[in-house]
Amino acid sequence: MKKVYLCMTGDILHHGHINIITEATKYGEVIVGLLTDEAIASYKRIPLLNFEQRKRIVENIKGVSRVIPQRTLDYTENLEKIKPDYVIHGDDWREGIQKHIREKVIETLKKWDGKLIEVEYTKDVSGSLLDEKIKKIGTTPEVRLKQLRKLIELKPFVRAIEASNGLTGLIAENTKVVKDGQVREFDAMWVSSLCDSTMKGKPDIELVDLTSRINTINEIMEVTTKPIILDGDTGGLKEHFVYNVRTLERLGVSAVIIEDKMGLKRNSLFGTEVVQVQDDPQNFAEKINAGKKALLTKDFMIIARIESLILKAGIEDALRRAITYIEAGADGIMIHSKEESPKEVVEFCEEYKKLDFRVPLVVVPTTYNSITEEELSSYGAKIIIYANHLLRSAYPAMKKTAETILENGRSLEAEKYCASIKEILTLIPSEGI
Ligand code: SPV
Ligand code: MG
Repeated sequence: MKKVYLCMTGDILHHGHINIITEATKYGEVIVGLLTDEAIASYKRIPLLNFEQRKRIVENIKGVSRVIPQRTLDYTENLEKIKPDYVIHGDDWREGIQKHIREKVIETLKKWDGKLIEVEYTKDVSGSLLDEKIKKIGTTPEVRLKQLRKLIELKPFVRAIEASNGLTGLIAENTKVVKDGQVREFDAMWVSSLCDSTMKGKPDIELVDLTSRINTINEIMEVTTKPIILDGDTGGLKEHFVYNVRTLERLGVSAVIIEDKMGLKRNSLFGTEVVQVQDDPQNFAEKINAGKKALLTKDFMIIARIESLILKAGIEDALRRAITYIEAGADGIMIHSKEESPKEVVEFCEEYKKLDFRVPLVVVPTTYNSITEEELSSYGAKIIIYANHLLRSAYPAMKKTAETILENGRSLEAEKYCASIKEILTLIPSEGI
């Protein structure tokens, strides 16, 4: 019997999939290459069902003879193994980001005279259309909370960007580019104390209190589905922190990052220009530990941020603290630096790699911005945060517009710096009218 190969995610099934499988059965035995969780996470959201659950479903679809894992979007590995007579796919992949995958399939099949069968794409339904619909329905606190740990597990690294209100939340949620044939987007949002404070015209000194920070978080949550990492400053008093982590956990925040400083907290990027005091490591470890004990779920993450490099206390000190905080139960370590060169962060990463017991490593390449994500990831960084770039790019643009209006006594000249009225009116569509 001839062999027919097709690739699926099997996460959200629709009649288009059944059409393809039914068509495939006309050509021979149907073997499904089911994308692994990692392969799905590499190009779109993490799957709702895990590989085993999806496998069970697809195995039970009439006409499917066998289900095997497909570990990459590229079919080559499985095709070489199975040498199918046919590969079947909808004709929608001739253009767009799957085009190069299709070309490689055709090339590979040629080696044993295999053929590609393309069936007419089922109109009005597609995985991405259904994904959009699901996104519109929104998410629940529990589902959102769990996402960060899943992303850490499934992706080489998690890419987060600052979100400080609904609008920047939407940018973090929806911005996509296609690069090297793959869709690139942000995985998570960072609710920065610097940006949240600055947006309110306040200094970044823990003056904007948690009630206000929660308002910001809620505003972001209203219009997004991606996981949230909160910049929790110093975490405050241990006695308060134990309550606050539970509030955040209940809201569906995925992680809080607290920094090992005490007293009046100043922004790290001031470095040693201002007085900043690092907490005693044992004290800070106790705060982490108390927070961990207060949590109700295993999903919420308390990440310890080490300020040793900021305060010129050295890599040794940073490493010792990392060990202490991990022993206290920290779910992640953030190493911060305000050097222009990535050298000290890279050195820390390399030493950190040698520790027996590690947790995911977080970096914030604001000042050392020449290093790429791929490089940071190769040194072991698991979460990479772009901490303030939306605010920093919006501010000069807004200021320029205000100055241009003043200079000209009218707004005509400022128009070139502005989005059109039409663009703004349609940026956020209203439902149901
Ligand atoms: C923030 O974004 O508020 C941070 C990161 O804490 S940094 O500003 O670099 O200290
Ligand atoms: Mg901060």
